[in-house]
Amino acid sequence: MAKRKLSRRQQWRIQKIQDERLARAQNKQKKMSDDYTQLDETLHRGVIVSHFGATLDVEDEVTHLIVRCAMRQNIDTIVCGDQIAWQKLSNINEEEQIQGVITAREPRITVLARPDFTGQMKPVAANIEQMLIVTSPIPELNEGLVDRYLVAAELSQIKPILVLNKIDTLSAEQRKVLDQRLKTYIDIGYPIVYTSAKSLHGMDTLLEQLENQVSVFVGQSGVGKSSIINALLPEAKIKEGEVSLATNKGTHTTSVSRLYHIKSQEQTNFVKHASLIDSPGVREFGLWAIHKEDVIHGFIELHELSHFCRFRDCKHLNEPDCGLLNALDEGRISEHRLDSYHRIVDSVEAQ
Ligand SMILES: Nc1nc2c(ncn2[C@@H]2O[C@H](COP(=O)(O)OP(=O)(O)OP(=O)(O)O)[C@@H](O)[C@H]2O)c(=O)[nH]1
Ligand SMILES: [Mg+2]
Ligand SMILES: [Zn+2]
Repeated sequence: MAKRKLSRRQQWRIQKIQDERLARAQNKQKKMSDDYTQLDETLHRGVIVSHFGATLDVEDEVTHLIVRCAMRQNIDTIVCGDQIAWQKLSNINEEEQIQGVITAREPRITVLARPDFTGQMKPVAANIEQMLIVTSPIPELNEGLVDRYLVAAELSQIKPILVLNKIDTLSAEQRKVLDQRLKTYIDIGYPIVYTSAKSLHGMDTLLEQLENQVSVFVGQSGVGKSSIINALLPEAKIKEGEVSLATNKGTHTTSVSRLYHIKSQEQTNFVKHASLIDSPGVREFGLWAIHKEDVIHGFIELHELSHFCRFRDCKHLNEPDCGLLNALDEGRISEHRLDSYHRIVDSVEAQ
């Protein structure tokens, strides 16, 4: 994980830009809420499907129609997946096409957060039950990133599921190598689904996993998150990005998270309902706001073994009778997972 140490001057400049941005957004919102004084009294419920600056798209719980809304100033943050209450405007704002105002947000059951460019943790999606960690041969599988997502999922009580996409591009030999690398996760007990958004291989298995759940798709840019959602839900018509030949990395097509629904579909008779959130790909995923002591809870197999350490404050580096080091010697845990653990502890310590 790349750590960015900003100089005081850089920090000051970033802060200044952010303050200005915030002031502008607040002015705009103030103007909006002045315009929006005439609210219909009926409270409607809905879920946030997308968020662009000061406006948000809400799916109404009863009509399932998308309503473009502004936000009351007293609500702190609203993200994809938030359950909210909204009220109709009696004077629809033609210019911005705002039809309603979000007046309350329900407490979140789970929240996935990640640091923004200044290192502040920002929520990115709410009320998620599952995290689909999408990987692919190109851009190449990155175990360190997978481990960080797993920590985020475990600590937020979101169920992780691994996906290896683009299996249509693999030769038998390449497949064997990747299977070997992913075996670590299978041994720990994480479910893994093999897919191709191109040939549609594995889509039925994936749908079974998604049934009746709210799932967020995460992973590097270009692994095929949007393509998988398009394959499951062709009417979503999400734009997909090319993977740059020069860097083998995605071109960051998806810039905002968005929630999609699969409803009872004839052709996939077992799926009754599923909510999918597409999220923008990341190059790195830092875990800055967690405590050093909590990191071990994100490595479920290591956590279990840590009960066998002789010292309660064992750092699992070179102590005698360390449950983790003993297991490593006996080949019961993977070396890269222990490395990942130490790397994350170091990075949160360095803050
Ligand atoms: N051969 C093959 N190509 C795929 C598959 N899935 C996605 N692709 C291609 O990979 C590229 C990136 O796909 P996207 O769906 O945009 O990737 P993403 O993960 O949504 O990327 P970001 O939105 O940038 O995070 C596109 O050119 C897709 O056509 C697959 O299963 N097989
Ligand atoms: Mg995308
Ligand atoms: Zn130990």
